[in-house]
Amino acid sequence: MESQRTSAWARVLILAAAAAAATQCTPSRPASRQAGGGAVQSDIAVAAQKTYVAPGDLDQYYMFASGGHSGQIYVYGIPSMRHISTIPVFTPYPATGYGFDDESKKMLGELTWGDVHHPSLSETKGDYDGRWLFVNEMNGRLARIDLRDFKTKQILGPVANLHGNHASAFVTPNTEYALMASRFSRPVPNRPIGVDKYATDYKGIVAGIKIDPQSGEMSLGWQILMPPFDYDLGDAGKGPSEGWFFLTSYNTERATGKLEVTSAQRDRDYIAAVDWRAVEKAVAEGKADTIGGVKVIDPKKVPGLVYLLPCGKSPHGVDVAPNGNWIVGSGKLQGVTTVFNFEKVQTAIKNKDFTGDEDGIPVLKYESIKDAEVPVGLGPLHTQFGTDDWAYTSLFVDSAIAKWKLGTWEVVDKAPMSYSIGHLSAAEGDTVSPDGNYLVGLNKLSHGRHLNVGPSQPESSQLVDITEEKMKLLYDAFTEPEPHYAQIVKADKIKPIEVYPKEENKHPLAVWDVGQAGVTRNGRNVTVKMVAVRSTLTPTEFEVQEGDTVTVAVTNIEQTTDELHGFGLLDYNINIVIDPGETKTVTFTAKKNGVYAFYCTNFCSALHQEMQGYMVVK
Ligand code: K7E
Ligand code: CUA
Repeated sequence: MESQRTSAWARVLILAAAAAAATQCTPSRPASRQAGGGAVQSDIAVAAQKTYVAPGDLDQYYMFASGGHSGQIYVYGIPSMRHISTIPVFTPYPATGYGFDDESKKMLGELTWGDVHHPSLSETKGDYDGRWLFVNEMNGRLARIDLRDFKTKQILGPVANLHGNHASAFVTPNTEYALMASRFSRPVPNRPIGVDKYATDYKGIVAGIKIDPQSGEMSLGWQILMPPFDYDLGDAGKGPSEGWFFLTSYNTERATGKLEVTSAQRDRDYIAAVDWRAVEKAVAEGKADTIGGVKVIDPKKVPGLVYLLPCGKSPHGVDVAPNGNWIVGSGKLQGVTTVFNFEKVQTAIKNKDFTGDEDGIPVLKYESIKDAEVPVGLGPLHTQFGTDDWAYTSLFVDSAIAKWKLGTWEVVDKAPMSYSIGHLSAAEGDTVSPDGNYLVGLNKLSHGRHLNVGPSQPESSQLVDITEEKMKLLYDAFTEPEPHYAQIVKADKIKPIEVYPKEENKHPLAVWDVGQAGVTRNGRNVTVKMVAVRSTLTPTEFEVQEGDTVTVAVTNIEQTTDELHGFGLLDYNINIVIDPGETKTVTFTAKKNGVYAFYCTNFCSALHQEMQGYMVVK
């Protein structure tokens, strides 16, 4: 293995050197840029060596990246930045048959798109535990992906009362709750009140979605009625701040119309600090009203649950440092990021160190709770953490990443991004114990850094080496629309299965023996129990009557890794994919008499092409 690698290395280095020579005379290549005096462009050979994962070798980390309005989650290997897999969540995906079989179709409901922003890995004691991945979606929904099989198992919502679920999922350190909040305030309960009444009659909502510790099952926990601000991002407290949620908000002007002007008036907006343990208790004591089937707490009636931390100006990200005492709020229209001190927040609450209130929610005195304003650069959005108290903040306007130190607040380095970074993700960089090593800038633009593919250019995501004092750009990858947040987890924390064990298959229509496959009729309902195994779909033909409701239940009886089969039925918009040991059903109406072929859509053996049959509709 070692010698194989060395020779592979030699080849890479030669190629890298050739590439370096070639690119020097390629005019379209953007010039390497410098910022803050730091040399950022890596030596190409060194970068190639750091990102090269030899054939057969495995990446060190998984990165789960938001697919934005594609509604998916994309899985990458780090450091290779190879796209390994796509997990369909809110959008049908024929490649895995998602959204075509009865179960996933029902889970998706009427909405066949979603706008995914923030994946959130389940945590135990503030560290990723590799069990589930929660992802938010703007249509008021939250999904749970089981990392045992990388499949979406539950979609909760659209949740009543809240509208435009952006500040989500952000689980608590022991995955008791996932966060949801409304970006768009509206009347609660929803009813037709004109926008002219926005400031008084519209409400924001912050919600805690309860998560079952054993099954991961999500349920409506409770909601809090908030002033009509736009709730933007969130994070759960940890360590000393465990039991609290923090959420940024903009448009505390309560403006409508052209928000780019009307909502940027105030010098400071707010971070809402929510004592969720106290909310839990208040709900248990019956202090909530039920609106739209959800327990809703009004902080005006129940004080002591929510406080507002002033934060300049139109803050976007809020990120709790690994020690849990520092809360970093990034004012996207500023040149600084603000660090609040949780201990000071507690003291200010105790001393009633307030400067006013918003709809009965106390506003804490800025000077009493802030530890620092760190001059990171223009347009700070999000902060991630590394080892040794290093913090990394994305700068949208500067199109760069700033590296700074928690505690001394010193900005030590800046790395330019190509171009206009949004989120960034460091290895385990939002947990209690960040891993350091790598960071990925999730950029919004990429113009000219890849072969032209027409007007719509893929976003660039850039891998940055953070092992040394100066950050070094290692690699550009081009990611599907649209990467918002991503999380990077150590590969050995995830333990996916390779087949569904036969003894776990409790599906009522499962058949494990070709002898038991066949067709049964009950009135106008026809059930076809089908077995898929190399290289036959049994029964190979079946007959139904026009107008019958037909359910085909396919069991893939393979117990061999990677032996998937598909069931595609032509002219019926049906394609399901069945993993080894799995049973899936698809139900449809036999529309028009005639003969229709079905076949295995997943290449499975040398005789894959022979894996076919006919449905005859009489
Ligand atoms: Cu793109 Cu988290 Cu939706 Cu910031 S958000 S960039
Ligand atoms: Cu089974 Cu192809």
